Amino acid sequence: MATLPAAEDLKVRADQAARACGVDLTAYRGEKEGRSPINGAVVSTLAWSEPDAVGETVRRARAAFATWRSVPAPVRGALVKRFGELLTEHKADLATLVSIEAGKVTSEALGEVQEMIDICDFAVGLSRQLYGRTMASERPGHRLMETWHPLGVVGVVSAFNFPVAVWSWNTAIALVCGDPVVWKPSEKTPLCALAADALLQRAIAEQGLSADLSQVVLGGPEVGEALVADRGVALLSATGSTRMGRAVGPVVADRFGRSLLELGGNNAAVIAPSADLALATRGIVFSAAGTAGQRCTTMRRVIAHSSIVDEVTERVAAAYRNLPVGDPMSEGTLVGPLLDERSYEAFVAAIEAAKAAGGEVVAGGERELADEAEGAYYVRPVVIRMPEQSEVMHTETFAPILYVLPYESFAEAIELNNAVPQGLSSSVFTQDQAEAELFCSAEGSDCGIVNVNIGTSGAEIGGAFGGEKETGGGRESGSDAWRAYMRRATNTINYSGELPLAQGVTFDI
Ligand code: UN1
Repeated sequence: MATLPAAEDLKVRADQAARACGVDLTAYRGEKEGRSPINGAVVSTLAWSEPDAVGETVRRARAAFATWRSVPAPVRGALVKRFGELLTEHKADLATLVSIEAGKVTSEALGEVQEMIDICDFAVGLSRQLYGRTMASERPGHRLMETWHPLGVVGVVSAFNFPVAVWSWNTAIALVCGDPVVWKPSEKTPLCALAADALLQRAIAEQGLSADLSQVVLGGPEVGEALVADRGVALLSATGSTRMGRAVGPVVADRFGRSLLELGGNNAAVIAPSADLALATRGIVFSAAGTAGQRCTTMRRVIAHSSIVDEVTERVAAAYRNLPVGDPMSEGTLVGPLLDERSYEAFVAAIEAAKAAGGEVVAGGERELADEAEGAYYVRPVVIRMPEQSEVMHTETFAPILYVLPYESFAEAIELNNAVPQGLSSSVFTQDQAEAELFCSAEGSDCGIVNVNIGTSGAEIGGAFGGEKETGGGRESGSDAWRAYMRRATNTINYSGELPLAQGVTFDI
C-alpha cells in the first residue's frame, strides 16, 4: 500500500487551501509548473512576472509609500493586527500549502504560521513603541533628539524553506514602520506566497488602504535580480545562500541602498561532559534532522568532549535509526522530503566527501521511498563521525547531515565552533555555569545566536534573528531589528534666542 499521497490528491488539496485563503487561481494561471517535494507531482501552473515588470511594481509601491508614511504608526499597526487575525483564522490552510510546497511536517508547518501570527502581535505592539532617544545638548536652550521615519519600499527575497514566515517578519515590521513591501518568493513556493499575500490583501481592502502596500512578483532569479537592482527599493532583505548574498550585497551597495542579508549557517552544538545527555540528544535530533535539515539554523556539527563523544554519537544514531521518514502530512512523521533532486545529489556528494576525508557513517544516509515516487527525495538523516576538523565541514549542505567531532579542552571546543566561515547559530549543552557563560561571552561563540541547553534551531520571534561572517550580518524579526526599516533623523532644536556654536567655536559677524 502506498504511503505517499496520489498526484491528483495533493493538487486538489493545494487548490482548496489556496482558494480558502482568497487566492484567485484563474487570475494567475500560466505555464510555470510547481511541484510538491512530497511526491514530485505538479501542484500549480502559474504565470511568472517578466523582469522588466518589476520597475512598474516598485513604482506603484513608491506611490503607496507617499501616503502610508504619513499614516500614524499605531494606525498602521491596526492593519497588521487584522492580518494576524486572518492568519489565525486560516492557519491550517496556509500550513497545508507550506507542507505541500516546502515538504514540512504538519507540526512544523503550523509552527511556521504561528511564527507569522507572533510577529504580527510583536509588530502591533511595536507600532506604539518606535522610540527615539533624547540626548543632553551641550548648549543652553537647545534640545537634541532623534526621530525615526519610514524608509521607503522594502524588497523581500525569500527562500523555499520558510516560504511565508520570513516574508512576514519583514512585512509586519515594514508595514508598521511605514514601508510598502515588494516580495519575490522562492519559485518553489508560489502558492504559499499568493495565499499569504491574499490574506494581507483582504486586511488591506477591509481598511480601505492601497493594494500596493504589499505586492508579490513571481518569477525566477532574473526577477529577483531586477528587484535587487531597482533604485526605488530602499531596503533589500534577502534570505538564501551565501553565494546569492555575494551577488546581492554589492549591487545594492553600489546604488547606496540598504541590504539585510540572512545567508548560510553552519551551526554547531558543543556537548560538555556535564551535559544532560538525554536532553542534549533531543535537542540535537530536533535541530539536525527536523525540517529534513533544511533550516538555515539546522545543526550541522556536534562537538562533543572526548569522554562522551561515543555515547553522544550512539544516542543520536539510535534516534536516527528510528526516525519516522515519510509523507510530512501524515501523523507521526518527523522527517519529510528534501526539496528536489538537486538537494538529494548534494546530500549524496557531501557524504562521499566526508568519507573521503576519513569520516565514518554511523547511521542513516540511505534514500527512502524511492519506489513510491521517483520524483520525490526522502532520505534517512545521517550521522558522520569525523576524526578531526576538516574542510568538508565548512560548506553548508541543505540536507540532514550531522558531523560529530571530539574535543579535549573547552577552549578547543569554542575554537572549533568558530572555525567555519558562517556565523548564524550555536549552542552549548552543559551543567557547568562557567562554561555556559564563557560560551556566551565575547571570547565564546562568534555567532548571532548563542544558546545554552537548547538546540540551534527554533528561535522565537522576540529576539533579533541573524548572524555574522558569511551569514551576512543582518538582523530581522524582534528586539530592535525594526531600525533597519526606518531612517533616523537627528534633530537639534534651538529655543534660546541666541546662537551658541558647538565645540565652543566662535564665528561672530
Ligand atoms: C530559516 O531557516 O531561514 O530559528 C529561518 C528557526 C526559525 C527560523 C529559521 N524560527 O529555526
